[in-house]
Amino acid sequence: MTDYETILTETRGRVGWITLNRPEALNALNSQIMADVVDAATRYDADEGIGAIVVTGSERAFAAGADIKEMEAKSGLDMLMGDHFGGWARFAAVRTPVIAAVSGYALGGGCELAMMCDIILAADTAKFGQPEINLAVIPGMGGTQRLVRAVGYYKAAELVLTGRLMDATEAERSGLVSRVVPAADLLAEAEKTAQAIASKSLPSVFAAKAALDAALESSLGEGLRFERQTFAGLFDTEDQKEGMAAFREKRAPSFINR
Ligand code: CO8
Repeated sequence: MTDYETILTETRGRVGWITLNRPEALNALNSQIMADVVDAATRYDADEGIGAIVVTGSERAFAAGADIKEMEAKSGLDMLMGDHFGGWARFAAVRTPVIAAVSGYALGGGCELAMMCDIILAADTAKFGQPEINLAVIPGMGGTQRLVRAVGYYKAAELVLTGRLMDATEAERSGLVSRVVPAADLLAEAEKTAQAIASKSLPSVFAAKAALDAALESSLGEGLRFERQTFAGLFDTEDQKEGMAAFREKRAPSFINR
């Protein structure tokens, strides 16, 4: 893969890793890191050899938010016209499941980036929050929308309006994180989870992610119709025949991703 300025990338088996790497700024999300993450994620997404993506940061910070120093002098028009949000929308639209492995701070845009992923694994050191209100702004990468869906209105409103941070235990109890693990085990757990997903048939994994997305974006009726159509469509794949034959023959399936 390409050499990037602000992230490290590595492919391990069928898993693509993206490690945010701006230690001097606690991985604050500037335009360059957005461009790098989006480029890496879309390349992984286009690669049939990749079945899952992991995004992680450092021990101290997943990401401490959008880069305040980069944004400080901008006008409202600059923010709208500078495509500061468009890249993240492209990241959220990748078809491949993305696991956020969060250690330390996931604040503001960092929490929002984690919420664009499909699974959030948190180290017991993780701290989540939307502290933008302390800067006299509000979340701008989905925080008011995705946090409400993740934890419900009242918890989200308290966090967004006060800027209070929550620890990993509270985040798990609230439904924001999939699972909390000891900090020392975070990357191994992310690897295991990603490899498990990447071992499945890719068309069914893409279909499952699309159907889960539909649950957040459509009415129950529309979502159920989408699920039924997508479910039926998978019966035209060779992998579905292989998966079901393998079950009947009491052996492990061998998927060809078609
Ligand atoms: N932006 C820029 N630099 C940052 C950021 C940030 N978000 N966070 C930390 N840094 C820098 C610090 O300035 C410091 O740099 P330097 O050494 O040059 O002074 C370095 O990282 C280390 O940080 P601290 O010394 O502050 O470390 P502490 O351990 O004392 O504190 C905290 C850690 C609590 C995480 C603290 O750094 C902090 O409060 N950071 C800001 C958190 C925050 O407010 N985040 C929200 C930002 S706004 C946002 O995310 C909006 C999203 C929508 C944008 C959509 C368009 C892009």
